[in-house]
Parts: sequence; structure tokens; C-alpha cells
Amino acid sequence: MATPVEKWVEESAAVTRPKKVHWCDGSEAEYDQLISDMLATGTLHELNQQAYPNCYLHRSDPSDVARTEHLTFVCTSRKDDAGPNNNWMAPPEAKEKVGKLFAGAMKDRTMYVVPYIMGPVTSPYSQLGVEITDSPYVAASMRIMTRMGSVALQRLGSSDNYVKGLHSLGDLSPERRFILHFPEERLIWSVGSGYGGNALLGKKCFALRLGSHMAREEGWLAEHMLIVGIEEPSGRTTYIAAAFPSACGKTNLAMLIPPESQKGYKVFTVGDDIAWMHLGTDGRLWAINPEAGFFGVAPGTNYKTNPNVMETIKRNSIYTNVALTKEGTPWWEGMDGAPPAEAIDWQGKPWTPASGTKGAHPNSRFTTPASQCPAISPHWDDPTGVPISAILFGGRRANLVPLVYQSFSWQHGVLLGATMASETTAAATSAVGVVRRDPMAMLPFCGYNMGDYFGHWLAMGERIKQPPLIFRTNWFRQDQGGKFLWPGFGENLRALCWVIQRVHNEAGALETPIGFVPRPQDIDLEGINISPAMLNELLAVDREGWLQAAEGQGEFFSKFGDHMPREIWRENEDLVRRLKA
Ligand code: OXD
Ligand code: MN
Repeated sequence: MATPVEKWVEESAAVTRPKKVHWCDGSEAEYDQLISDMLATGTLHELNQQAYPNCYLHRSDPSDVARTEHLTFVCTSRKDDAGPNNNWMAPPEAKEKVGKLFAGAMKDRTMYVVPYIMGPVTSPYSQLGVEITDSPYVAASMRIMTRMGSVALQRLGSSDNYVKGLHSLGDLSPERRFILHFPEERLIWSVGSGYGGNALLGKKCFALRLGSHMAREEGWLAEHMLIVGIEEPSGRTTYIAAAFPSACGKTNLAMLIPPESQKGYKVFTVGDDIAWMHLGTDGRLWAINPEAGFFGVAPGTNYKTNPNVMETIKRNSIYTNVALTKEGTPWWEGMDGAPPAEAIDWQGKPWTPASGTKGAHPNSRFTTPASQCPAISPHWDDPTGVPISAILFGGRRANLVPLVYQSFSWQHGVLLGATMASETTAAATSAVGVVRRDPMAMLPFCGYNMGDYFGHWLAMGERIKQPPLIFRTNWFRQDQGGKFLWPGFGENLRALCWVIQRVHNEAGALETPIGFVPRPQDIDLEGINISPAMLNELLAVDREGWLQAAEGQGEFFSKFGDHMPREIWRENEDLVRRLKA
């Protein structure tokens, strides 16, 4: 008798009519075959195999280079459940409209059936998915980004408990591109895009949008957060989860290398983009990274900003939309050294530094196995995950928000996350550099009404006996002349050290209306060239600015109507009161 997944694959094939169906086993031989097929069709280009063994370049359609939030929908029976933070279509309407685009979409193509596990193979917190796709690039990338193949099929057995994801490249036209989520059926439909965030369905679609929905139902948290462990010279390791919007340095922070003056510290990467956090039997919050690879932004990545990832991406990696040098190596703006005198740009056209265009697309990416990262934590694959002691919410803000500060409580911390705003980046197709509200860095990823999401955070706080402390960070504050005040990257460890000391009751702080802010003497400045005036500016609390921000919050909160918890309003009113006192 056919298993539930076999039946669904049959039904999907009857609609999409592929010339062939291939069930992925996840083996190396299968990956090699996928690569050689893509080299033969020009979907991939070989990079210099001496310098970059087993690395390839993919050039996407120029209209398909980033997440398309305006074409992304949450299809719940009731519009209210999706909330004003999501585009919504009624499930029958969505199926009718987009179903047509799947009809015969795989004609003359192979259908790959990709079973995968999000999370460590034997973890009770992991979840299963099956993605059906007609893109060999997606199938190969899923092998890097997830535990994919027989291992997943074995865990699934004859169960029907998995997330279904149907993906077709369609004709790649933005006119016929839709990324649809049906949380009530644990189903994803994606058509018309091969871009990672739209097409690797385990990542944003499952691990965050459906994941957040499942997490609310089941009492856990699915968050857009890196997970990092920091070992102090004493040998004590503290784990931190941190939410930053897309392309705001999560990968760099997850892998930072301690500065010369911070000898004896070690940083261990558990994840760089997504955290699934569950209540442990010990009353703490435990996090797993559901992914098995990094899908990172290439531009700006170099041996200063992230030496660990530079080493990671030297082999077994797929690059997308970077430039190609004469030597057959990948290149992007902000890579070490001078730009190449000539290269092929991300669209396959001859390019020189004088061209006046970007050689690599600003959202060009690498897809690389996490296990290759020199900083990978020995616990990154542990079934129980790691215990989280602190949560950071960080945006990209030129002013107002201090380098780091701590909330007074879990509830106040939820307000810190809920009022986050950040300048937009090239990770999504829309204007770049505009400040937008991005609560908890989840605006594009929360699969249900965000008012209910804040309520879920508050409810979790009630249940966690030893809740992590909550902080806000901002590495991007600028001086009057528009220069960054804080050097960033490895030096961010100094702010994290204060966080860790606060966790262990070992550091002082100034109590201000917005929260506990470190005093200048609370941040270790040994070996760093930063003037007292700059530090004061970095830690300054501008009462007037905060008052305006807090009073302006009401308009945003009101959008969620009675889904917005009273407690969040109250926290904000308390903040206003403290600022006026
Ligand atoms: C990502 C994103 O790719 O957030 O991680 O867009
Ligand atoms: Mn992300």
C-alpha cells in the first residue's frame, strides 16, 4: 500500500506532469550527478577546482535575485489569523488561482522528491518536510541546507506528519510568482522563483512561517535568530540567541573571532539564521538550529568581517550571482584585496571596476555546509540543543538605539523586540536603506497575526522558569558626520561580554528609563581605540527621541486591534511614564 507521502507525490505528479520522478536519497553520488547534469545544461559553472574544490556558480534569472515579500501570502481560513503583517488569500481562492500555474508546469522536467529533516536527525524538536521541486539547483542546495534524503524518509516511515512543499520554477516570471503558506494544512506552494528564500522551502517558508505557527500551537518558539556559544577564559560557556533582520550581520556575529586583546575567549557557532527554542525539563530555554548549512550574503564578506566563513566557503559550496574572475574564482564587492582588473559579472557579462555597475549582485549568496565552519560548536548537532541564557534584538539604526542595553524583565523584553525597527537591505526586493518596523526581525517571517505572536511570547515567559535575559543591540549608530561609532565585527564581543556578565550577575549598569545601559566602565576597552566621547555617544539615552518613538508606537500597535496584548500597551505606557518622570 502506498504511504501518505507516496500518495501525495503521485497526486502532485498527476497535476504537474513531469517527464520523470526522482526520489532523492541524499547520497554523494546523487549530488555529483545533480551537479554534472547542471554543468551540462549551463545551470552551474565550474569554479577553479584547485582553489575552490567542489564549488560551483549559479546565475539566476536577473528578475529572481531576492525574496519577494509582496508575492508571499499566508492563506488561513480567516484573514484575521494572518494579520496585517501578512498578505492574505483565502485558501480556496489561492488554490484556484495558483493551482493553474502548477498544471503541466513540470512537463519535460524531472520532478525531484526531496525528503528532509529540519534539526538534528534524532532530536525530538526536529520536524520533517518533503519538498517536490523541478529545480536540480534546489535539490542540490537542500542537501547542503538540511539533513536530506534516506535519513528523512526513514524517520518519516508511513507517517503523515510532515510539511508538504510543492515548488516549481514555472516560467520564472514575477507576474506568475507566488509563495503561499497554508498553515492549517502544513502545506507550502511556491511557483515562479528559484531564489533560496522563496524556493528552499525548509528555510523561511517552513522553519519560520509555518514553524512560528506550529510553535504557537505546540508551545515553543521559531525565531529568526543566530545561536552562538561564548567560552570565557575561565572555561564557562554561555549561549546567546540573537535576532537581526536579513543581511544585518547575523552570520558574522555567529562566527566572530575575538580581537587580539580578548585572548582566551572562544566563540562557537550553533546557527546563523534560525533558532527553534523549547522549554527544557530543567526550566531553561533550549535551542536547536534547524538548518545544516549557511545561506549567507556574499558582498562585504572578507577576512576582516568574517574569517571563519571565508574558510568555510572554500569547498563544497554553491555560489549564486557572484562575479567570476579570469582565474575562475568567485568575487564580490568588499572581498579582500583590490577588485580584479576584469571579470564576468553576476549576469554573465564582461565587467571591469570602471563599468560603474556591481560585479556581484548586492544579494549574491553562498550555500555552504555548517559542518565545515572552523568555529562550529561541538554541540551544534546535539538532539537537545543548547541552553539559552540571553536573547538579543538588534537592528540597523543610525541613531537613538544605544550599543547595548538590557530590559527590566521578560515582558519589557518583549516590548524591546516588538518595537524593533531597522533599515531595509537587499535581501528582499524593495527600497534599500529605509527604516521600517521589523518586530523581532520577524516581520517577513511571522506566519500568523503578529499581535498573537507577541501574546505567545508573553505566554512563553510565564512558562519558562529560568528565562533568558533580553537585550537590545545596535552596532550601527553613527556620529553627526555619518560615521559608524562602533567598529563592529570582532569588537562586538565586548558588548557580548557585558551581556554574559549581566547573565551571571557580574557587571554593573545604569538604570535608565529604557532599561539597564552599561556605564562606560562596564565595557572592556582594552586594546581598542575609542574615545570617551564616542563611547558616551554610543551609550547615550536621548529622552526626547525615545519619548517620540514610544508615543509613535501606538499607531503600529493599533493595527493589530484586539490581537495586540494589553500587556504590551501597558509596557509601552510604563516606558512613556519613566521617560517623562
Ligand atoms: C535570509 C533572509 O536569506 O533573511 O536569511 O533573507
Ligand atoms: Mn534570514
